Amino acid sequence: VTLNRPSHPVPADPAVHPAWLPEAAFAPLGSRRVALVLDDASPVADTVRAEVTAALAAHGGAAVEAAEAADVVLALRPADAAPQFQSDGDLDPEAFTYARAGGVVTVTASDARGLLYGLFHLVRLGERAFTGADVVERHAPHTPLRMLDHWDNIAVHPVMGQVERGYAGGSIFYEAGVVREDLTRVAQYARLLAASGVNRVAINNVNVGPAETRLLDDLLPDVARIAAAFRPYGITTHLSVSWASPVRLGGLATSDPFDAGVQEWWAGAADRVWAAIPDFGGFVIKADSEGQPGPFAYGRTHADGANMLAAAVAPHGGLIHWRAFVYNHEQDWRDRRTDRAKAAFEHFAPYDGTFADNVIVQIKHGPLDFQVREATSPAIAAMPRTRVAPEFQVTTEYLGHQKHAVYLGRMWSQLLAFPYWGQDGDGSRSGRTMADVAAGRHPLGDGTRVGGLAAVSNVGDDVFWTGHPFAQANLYAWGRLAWDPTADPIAILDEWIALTFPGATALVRETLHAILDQSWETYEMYTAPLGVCFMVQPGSHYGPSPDGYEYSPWGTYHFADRDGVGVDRTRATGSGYTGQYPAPWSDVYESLDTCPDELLLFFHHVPYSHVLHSGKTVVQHVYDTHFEGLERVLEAARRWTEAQDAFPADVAERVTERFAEQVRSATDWRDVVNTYFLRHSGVADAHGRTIY
Ligand code: GCW
Repeated sequence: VTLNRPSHPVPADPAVHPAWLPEAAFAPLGSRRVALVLDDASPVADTVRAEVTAALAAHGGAAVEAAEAADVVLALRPADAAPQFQSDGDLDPEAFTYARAGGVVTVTASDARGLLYGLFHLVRLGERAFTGADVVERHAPHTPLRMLDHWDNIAVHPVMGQVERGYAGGSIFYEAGVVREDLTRVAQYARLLAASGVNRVAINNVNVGPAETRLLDDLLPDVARIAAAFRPYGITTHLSVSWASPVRLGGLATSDPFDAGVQEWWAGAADRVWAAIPDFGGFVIKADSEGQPGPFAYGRTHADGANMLAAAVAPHGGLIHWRAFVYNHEQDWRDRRTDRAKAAFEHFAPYDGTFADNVIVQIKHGPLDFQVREATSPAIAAMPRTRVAPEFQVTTEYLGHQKHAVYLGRMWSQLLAFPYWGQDGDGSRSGRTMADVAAGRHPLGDGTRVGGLAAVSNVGDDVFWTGHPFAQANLYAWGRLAWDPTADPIAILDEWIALTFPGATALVRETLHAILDQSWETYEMYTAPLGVCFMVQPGSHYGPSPDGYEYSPWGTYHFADRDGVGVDRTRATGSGYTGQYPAPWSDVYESLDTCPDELLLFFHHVPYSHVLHSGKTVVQHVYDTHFEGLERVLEAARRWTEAQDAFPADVAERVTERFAEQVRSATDWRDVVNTYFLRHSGVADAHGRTIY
């Protein structure tokens, strides 16, 4: 029973904002007497030692040898512990038990990874972890695969820049065309992720250019360095790969998955990767999507493609995350039979049951593209015999580019809780949610098809990590919801506030809640209404442009004309998309009587005079929400101005700058969208407000 000296230090860089791990957050733990019972040489065990040692050194506590002399015991597999602290043989390695008895806090786990999560649980609870009544709580993640995907490029892309859809500066991994020499920032990031619950990271863009293709080749030693920075925090590294790698790197004439040379090439590539990084996670792939190469070119299906890659990585225990973002991006808006929303289901559902055991089909949460309000993707519910990982977007591509204060915890929580089979219909299926499917609990499945949860990261080399300091809350909330999708997103926000602003006064807490709690709905109010989607500037996806995508080839139409607006996706008269949902949603969405207001224009084309369940006409709803949305932003900005002096000066400066832009942009949105609907409908605002 010893507190060995850790062999690596806790990664720190005082120039970078500590996000939710400021040193002060460790005071409650670090000022106590801590016993570590950790006879384990793994890198994660070493991290537990390093974290405890650093906390004690900073806050005056002491490491004690004997558990009896301790206020806190962190123990791995304590053979002599009381039964409730004992872990059974097949316990989830990430699970931990937190117990408080007679003033002593004990955290036990069967694996150092669980112990690390338990340690961060204590940090999160702060002083509360050590006071109050006796408790015994077992904590385990909802799914073992909780992933962040980075859309970082090595070579700066001429249009997308260093990080595609990145709003927080350059990449933390790459700089000037190479992998950074100093990866301290990556180690800090790993620490933040472990403290939120994420355990897998894909380190390069799913659009894989020539420079990034080399990650599989001569840049492998650099990937190994990145993996080494993640490993101590229990995080597994993955790579995005190009379908064309055998051609680009191997000099083969084809990437046909049925070609023996191609199969051999991928097997060899996998051998090389796992030789360099024995605990490597696997490959993420975007194929036949927005111009990326894929198996279609050879007349093969996506199951053919995914299974070929799966066979190459299977001997190493590797995974293939195969993205379902496959649709026709060269559409003609006049073609009313093609509906982009139907694409993922059409391309993947027919192959359910044919994907290899180590393939995870990664499906965006909505059928279009991370809009402010979309229906949930029916493809997620359509494959009971396939491992499915819903994909989310932490980076705010369509939600204000981390210039607007928009907290997404509530949106994700609603989506994860979406009951695909209804709540009280057929007893065996009702109540199963998107999060259940992710965890392999599809009501028609056998319970073994565990997919996981994935999201696109919002981090860059910005001093605050995320551009807008409040966008850190989204990264934190993503990890926490991936760990427990049923967690209350406002309670998560509260945790984030307490950790990020230690000693936060009531003013700080109330201001942050006032600004962020309803900020997703506020953003929706001043942007695209009623699930209509894509009223953004083409390309950048920032700022209003109601017709920006209306005649483009991307399949993103709302069909507004002088008579009405919205996309008819019904079976009766439209694209038939509603038929992709299980009951009851196939009928709920089909009918104007039951379709929820907020998704009305996603499913139906209606006249401007159509009366919503709220009692308002569509056009009056548009006017009212846009006026109110801006009012809410102005109110948030006012609250901020009043309270800013209570925040650290650097945070205050950055947030003030962001609010100026949010107010400008929200005003723009209000006016552009209102004017658009006024001109199209010819209907005046019932309240006579100024519409330009
Ligand atoms: O959301 C869209 C983005 C693209 C992105 C693509 C995808 C990485 O506009 O920038 O490409 O989705 O998810 O593959």
